[in-house]
Amino acid sequence: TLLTACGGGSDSAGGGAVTLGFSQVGAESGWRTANTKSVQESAKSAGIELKFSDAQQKQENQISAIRSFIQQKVKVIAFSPVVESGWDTVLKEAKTANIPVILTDRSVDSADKTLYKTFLGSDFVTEGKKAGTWLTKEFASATGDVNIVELQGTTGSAPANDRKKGFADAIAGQAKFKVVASQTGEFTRAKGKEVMEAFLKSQSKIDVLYAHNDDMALGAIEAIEAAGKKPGTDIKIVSVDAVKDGMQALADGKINYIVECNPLLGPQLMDLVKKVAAGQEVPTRIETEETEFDQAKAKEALPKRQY
Ligand code: GZL
Repeated sequence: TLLTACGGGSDSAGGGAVTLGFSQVGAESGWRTANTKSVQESAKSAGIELKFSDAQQKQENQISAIRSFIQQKVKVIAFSPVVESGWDTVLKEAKTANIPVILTDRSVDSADKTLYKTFLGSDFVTEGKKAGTWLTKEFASATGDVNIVELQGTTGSAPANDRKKGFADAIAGQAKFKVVASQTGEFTRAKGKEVMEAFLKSQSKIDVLYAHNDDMALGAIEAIEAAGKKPGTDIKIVSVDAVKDGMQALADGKINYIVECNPLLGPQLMDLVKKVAAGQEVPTRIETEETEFDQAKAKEALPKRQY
């Protein structure tokens, strides 16, 4: 776990700087890199002293980082939970220490909603629905089976669970759409490539890849090309995130559609931190603005893309 401090300045009461302990999932994808940059830059410009921890995608590292923040008596704790379950004990410790907690990006399945002040992030079920809805339109005229393989995100994470559910809901009731294989690619390029290689060996016909993030789609593209097939043509690809490399592949016709998931949560997070630090009430859920891209829209958006 990497604990670093950055930022500084005075809080709204004019006392010392508000200290924020932030536990980040890791550095597994382009999305995560952009999210980390947004949090760190926003803390600096908001004059908030940031203690930042990278958990390398391990829940035990996030739990120990949160315990360390409690010991350091930070003013506010924020984190993106790598998986949905297993947080109640440490969140109760934060509550006992009177340190408010903000969830960003991913959520937890705790029944006790008093364990955190708010959730700031995307609706992943909607993201999955958008991907599935595009697919049903793209293959509306298909008469035979449409064989789909799915690269899931990190097992047990909110985005993996919810993107899978939203997609399944969107294609439900249309028997021609068949998910013939579905496995985690851990949100990384390397694992996405490895699992796609296995899918290509085990499946006689693959029409579509649904990847829960661009990094896995980009890894899968390498596997598809190595198998002598054309990504975006022989195998259609729909993905989520809309990071620069994914958008470039979309502009190049190797990916066919991307549902955006906005990583730039920093500014809204720092506003929430200041409000919560000052004891102000905040909404229990704040969803981020995000859109979806086809090839034309990606070409237009690419030059000014921040991430
Ligand atoms: C989604 C975020 C996911 C991204 C992946 O909000 O948690 O984790 O979609 C990232 O790229 O690894």
